[in-house]
Amino acid sequence: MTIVYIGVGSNLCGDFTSPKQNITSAINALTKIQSIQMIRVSSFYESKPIGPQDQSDYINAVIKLETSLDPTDLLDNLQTIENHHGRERSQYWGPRTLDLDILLFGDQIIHNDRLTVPHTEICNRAFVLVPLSEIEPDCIIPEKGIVSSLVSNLIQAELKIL
Ligand code: ROI
Repeated sequence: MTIVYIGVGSNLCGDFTSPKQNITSAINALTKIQSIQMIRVSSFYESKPIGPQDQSDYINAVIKLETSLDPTDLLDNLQTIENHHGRERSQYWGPRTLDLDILLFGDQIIHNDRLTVPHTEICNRAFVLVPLSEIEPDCIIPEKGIVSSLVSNLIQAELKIL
C-alpha cells in the first residue's frame, strides 16, 4: 500500500454542474474504487488562474489516499474519472472541468513519458502547497523539503525585506 496525494482542480462547469460539484463528484468516484482508500480531503480553495488570465477562477483541493495500485494504473483511473467529467484536452493551460494530478506517490521519484512525480510545479503553486500543508504540514516532498517550509518560502518570495 502506498500513500498518495492528488491535486484536484476545476474552473469549468460540466453538463448541469459547477466546478465545486465536479470536485465533489470526482472525490465520490475515487471513493468507489476498491483498491483506493480515501484518508483525508482538504478544504476547497478558490484561486486566480495561473497561466492565461482570460479564464474563470479555479477551485482547488488536495486529497490523501492509500492505494495498492501502481502509479500507471492509478493514472489510468484518474484519467477515466477526468474523461467522465467532460475533460477535453484542447488548450494547453486552458480552462478545465476536472484536473486530477498525482502530486506525490509514496517517496517515489518517477520520470516517464506519462508521469513526473513529484509534480514539477508542486513547489511554485500556492493552490497545491496550501491545501497539502493543511492536511499534512510535515509531509516531505522528495528532493524539495517539508511542505510547511515550502509554503513559507513561497510566501516570502512575494515579499522583499527593505
Ligand atoms: N490555476 C489555478 N489557480 N488552479 C489550477 O488548478 C490550475 N491548473 C492549471 C493551470 C492552467 C496551470 N492553472 C491553474 O492547469
